[in-house]
Amino acid sequence: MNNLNKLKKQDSQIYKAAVGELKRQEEGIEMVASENYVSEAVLEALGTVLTNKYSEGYPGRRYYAGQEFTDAVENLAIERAKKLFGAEHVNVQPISGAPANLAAFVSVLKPGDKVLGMDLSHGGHLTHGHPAVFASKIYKFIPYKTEKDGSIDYDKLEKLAIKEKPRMVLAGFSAYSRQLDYKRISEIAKKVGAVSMMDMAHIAGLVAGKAIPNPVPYFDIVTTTTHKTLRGPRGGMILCKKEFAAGVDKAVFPGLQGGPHMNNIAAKAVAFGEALKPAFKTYAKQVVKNTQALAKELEKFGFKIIFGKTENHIVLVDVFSSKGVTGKEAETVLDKAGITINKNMIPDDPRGAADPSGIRLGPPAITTRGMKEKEIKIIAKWINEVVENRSNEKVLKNIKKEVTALCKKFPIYGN
Ligand code: DSN
Repeated sequence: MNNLNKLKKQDSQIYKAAVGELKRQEEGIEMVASENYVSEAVLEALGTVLTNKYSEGYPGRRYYAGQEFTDAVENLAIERAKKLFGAEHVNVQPISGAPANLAAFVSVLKPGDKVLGMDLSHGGHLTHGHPAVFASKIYKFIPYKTEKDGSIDYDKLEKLAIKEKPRMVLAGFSAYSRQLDYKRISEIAKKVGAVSMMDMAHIAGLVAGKAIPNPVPYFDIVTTTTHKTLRGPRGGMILCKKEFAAGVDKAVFPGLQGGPHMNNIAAKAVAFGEALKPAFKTYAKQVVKNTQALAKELEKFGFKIIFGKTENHIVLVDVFSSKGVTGKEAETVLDKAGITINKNMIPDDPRGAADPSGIRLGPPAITTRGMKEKEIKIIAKWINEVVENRSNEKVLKNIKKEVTALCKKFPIYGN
C-alpha cells in the first residue's frame, strides 16, 4: 500500500479517514457490482506529479508547453485501450462515465433530438434518459423495457425505432444481467438512420478479459468507465469509429471539459496494461463463474432473481417479494454484517427509488481478492441468514466476525 507518512504528519483527519477506509475495504465483503480494487501500481500512478500538469488539448496539439511526458502517457493509454477493445479511435480524457455519455450525446445530437434508451428500473442508467438528468432537458429520451422473462424484445424495439425515428439508439445498463444482441441493436439503428451507441461501463472488464462478447465492433460510439470490472482508476473513456472521432474529441475538449487529469490517465494506462495480460482473462472468466454461482445459491435460499438469468457480473434480486424486506432494509442490515451491496429498483418497481424492492450485487471486487465459488456459497448463506434474522443483533454481530475472518484470508493489498 502507498506510504502515507507525510499525510499522517500533516493532516491527521484525512489520514484517519483514508486508513479507516482501507480497513473497511480489507475487512468487508464488497458486493456492490460496480466496485473493484485497483492494483498498487494503479494507486501509485494516481499519486504521481502528473497531477500538477495542465494539458488542455490532445497529444501533439496542446495549449501549454512542457508536454513531453504527458503526451507519452496519453498516447500509451490510447494505444493500450485500442488494442484491448479493437477500437478505431479512443478518447481517454472523460472524467467519468456520466461526462463521457454527455460528450457522446453532444458529439452527434442536436437539442430536441430523440434517443431510445433503456428504462432505469429495467436495468438502464440515470444518464440514459432519466428526467432528473440535465441531458433530458436537451434531448427527448424514449425508454424501452425488458419483457416479463427478462429478455429484450428486439422486434418491439425495432417497431419503436421505426415509429419514433430517433437520432440515436442507446444500449447499455447498470443493473441488467443478460447479454445484449449488439448486432441486432446496431442493425435497428442503421435501419432508421440513427447513431448506435453502447454504454459498456459495467461490463468493460468482462469484455477486455474476453469473458463476454465485445460491443466495440458493432457500435458507432461506445462509452465506458474505467473503474468497474475493468479495475482501473475512477474515470471515463469513449471509443468510436473513425468518422465520429473529431466530433467526440471536440465534445470532450473544449466542449465539456478543460484540462485532463493526467495522473488519472496514467493510472488508466497502467490498468489497461494489466488488462492486456493473460491473468486478466482468468479474472474476467472467474467473475462470470462467481456471479452464476451467487445467483444459483441465492435462488436456493428462496431469493427471487430478476431477469431470469445472469450472463455478466450482476445479480438483481427482488428481496421484497421473496423475503418481505425492502431494498433499503436489506442494504442496511447487510452493511451491519460487513457485506456491502446496494438497494436497487426492479422493473416497474411498485416502491420508490429511495426504498425499492430490490438489491443489486456482484462479485467483481471479491474475485479480485481471490474468492471463488467456495466462498460464494458461504457468502450467499450469510446473506440469507442476515436477511432472515435482520432484527437479531447477535446474529448480525456473529456474521460480521465471520466475514472479517474470511476477508483476512484474502488480503487486498497484502498487508
Ligand atoms: N453508480 C454506478 C453503478 O453503481 O452502477 C453507475 O453509474
